[in-house]
Amino acid sequence: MRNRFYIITSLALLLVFGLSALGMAKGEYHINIGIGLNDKSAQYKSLVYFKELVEKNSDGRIKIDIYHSSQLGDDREMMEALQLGVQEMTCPSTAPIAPFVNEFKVFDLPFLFPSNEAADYVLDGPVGQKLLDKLADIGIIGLAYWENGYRHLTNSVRPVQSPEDVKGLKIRTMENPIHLAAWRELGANPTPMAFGEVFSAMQQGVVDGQENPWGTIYLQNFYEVQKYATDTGHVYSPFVLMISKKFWDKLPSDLQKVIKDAAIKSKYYNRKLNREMNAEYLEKLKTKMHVTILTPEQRAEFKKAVQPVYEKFADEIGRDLIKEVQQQIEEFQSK
Ligand code: TF8
Repeated sequence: MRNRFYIITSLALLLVFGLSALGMAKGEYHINIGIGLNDKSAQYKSLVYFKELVEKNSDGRIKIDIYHSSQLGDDREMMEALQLGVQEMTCPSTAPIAPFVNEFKVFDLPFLFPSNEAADYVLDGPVGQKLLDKLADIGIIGLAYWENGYRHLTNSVRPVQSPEDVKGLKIRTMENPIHLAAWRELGANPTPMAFGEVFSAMQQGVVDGQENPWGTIYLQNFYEVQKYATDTGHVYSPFVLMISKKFWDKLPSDLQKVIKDAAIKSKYYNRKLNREMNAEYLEKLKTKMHVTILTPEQRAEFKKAVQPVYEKFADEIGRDLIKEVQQQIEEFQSK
């Protein structure tokens, strides 16, 4: 009887130690990060940098795995997984965040940010922080703004130099009402779609075109199914590096700090790398596609054509919020 007791106890102990040893090898805390872009993107490379920082500075207590190319789902699905606590991290554009937290729509207003640096100033300032904090209401912690970048139009039908040329083009947009409205103002026929479906939709002719930063157009091989590109730069897309609140609340505060610090440090890394890559891939695309570079006057025509979107969405977004962002931009420009 007693022997049996000892055997059972030692087996149980063995099991417990065995499991915790296994746990140590895997790290005490495990983070799965999912993104929609592939492993050549600046976003993926920045996540590798983030992973190295976190694993090192947590002395191996946190272990991170990164899944690219929508392996864990599209932006919306991954945000839902963060809310449920079944996935720890993701990094969507702000456009697909807007259906969850309305205020994020402010960043979708076309031609809002005059430069990367103006965007940095606003995003890293009080308004940017206020919006990140709002994510807590939907069970997500916003860690930092990374960068997707200025978006440019591509299509398979004709060169685009003026809003007139956009008329009738079927354009895939992100799942966001302001993007849809802006393309309607230009006379296009916009269709919202998750990123993972865009390549085949263009290949099969379901849509004529899409819009994304240069790095994405090149590295996702969009040029294989798109002949024409125009540097419209019609909207600046921030990324938000985010983590499940359910997971976050379980972390001891020293590890929360490790993650927060790494998110900020890799934000600077990401912005720099992304800007270098976008410039580099624009040059590469010029050898693969017919690229139209707009004059400032030509770009102004696009800006003018989409202006009605500001008034149409002012109440929905909040007039005060729009004003606050515009004031911050002016503050930056007067420095
Ligand atoms: C888009 C966005 C995407 C990102 C990414 C898939 O066009 O620009 O690149 O949101 O997470 O959907």
